[in-house]
Amino acid sequence: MTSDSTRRTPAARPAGTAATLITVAPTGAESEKAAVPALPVTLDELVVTAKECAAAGAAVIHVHIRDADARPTLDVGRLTDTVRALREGTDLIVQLSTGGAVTDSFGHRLAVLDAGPDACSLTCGTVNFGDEVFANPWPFIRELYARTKDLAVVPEFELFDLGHVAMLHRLLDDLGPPFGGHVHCDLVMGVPGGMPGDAATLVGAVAALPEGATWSATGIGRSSLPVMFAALAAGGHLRVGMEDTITFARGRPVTGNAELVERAAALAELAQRPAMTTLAARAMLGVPDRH
Ligand code: KMH
Ligand code: ZN
Repeated sequence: MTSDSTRRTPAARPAGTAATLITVAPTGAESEKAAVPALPVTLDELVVTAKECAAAGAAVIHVHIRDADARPTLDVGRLTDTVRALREGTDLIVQLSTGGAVTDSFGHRLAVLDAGPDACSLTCGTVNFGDEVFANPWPFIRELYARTKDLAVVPEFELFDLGHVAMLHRLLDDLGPPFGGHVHCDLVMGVPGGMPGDAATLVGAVAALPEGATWSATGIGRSSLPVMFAALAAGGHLRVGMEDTITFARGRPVTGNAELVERAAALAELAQRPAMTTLAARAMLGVPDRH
């Protein structure tokens, strides 16, 4: 039986491992603003989206930014301004993408950390990416990981394929635990060329993760919902957002990132693992409070 006293508001979200960490990835590097008008590409649009998503249950924001012409950029000045604005406007954990766009150089991707984020993505291997290749050779992965430790940035290990899980083990064996002391991974599923977005693949990948690691999962495009249900059933966390999905339902474009976070939070609530507070997320991920 449900009573009013057991209903939760975002302000009263529970802490602890029973809760669901929701990460929002609002922009990405692949969609064009002209084709997807709801995509947040300016700093103002990003901060508005971030506030809406925080209110809807997100605790982490995975950030790609655009230049004045709405093209993907890794300009460190713009990234620094973005980190500052998101910290001023929200209490979200700010995770900058070091993946960028497939055309970005390794040097520019390493320099992302100079913007001083709380966290960053760190992809653990090369993967076919539609018609392109998302390149992450071992020496680059190793250098990026060493830099996260030097600069006190918490990495999230992005795993697009089972081979990336093996690479993660190699990285941890070679250089030890990450800054913050905790390993958190994101299974990125359903990329054309990566692992498929289905329950059987998710269960197999999770079984191969390092002992004690936590994980979230995201399904690209039409694998979004199957991956979300599978992740909740298997005890994982969720990443959603317009980087990964621009269609809310068949034939119905996403109107904004907040509705994707709202749906994730509602499903997490149904699974009796409500959205995690940012405070609890910081504790779980080992991210210091830099406000
Ligand atoms: N845009 C993709 C090529 C990341 O953010 O670290 C890479 C990506 C992964 O989105
Ligand atoms: Zn990304």
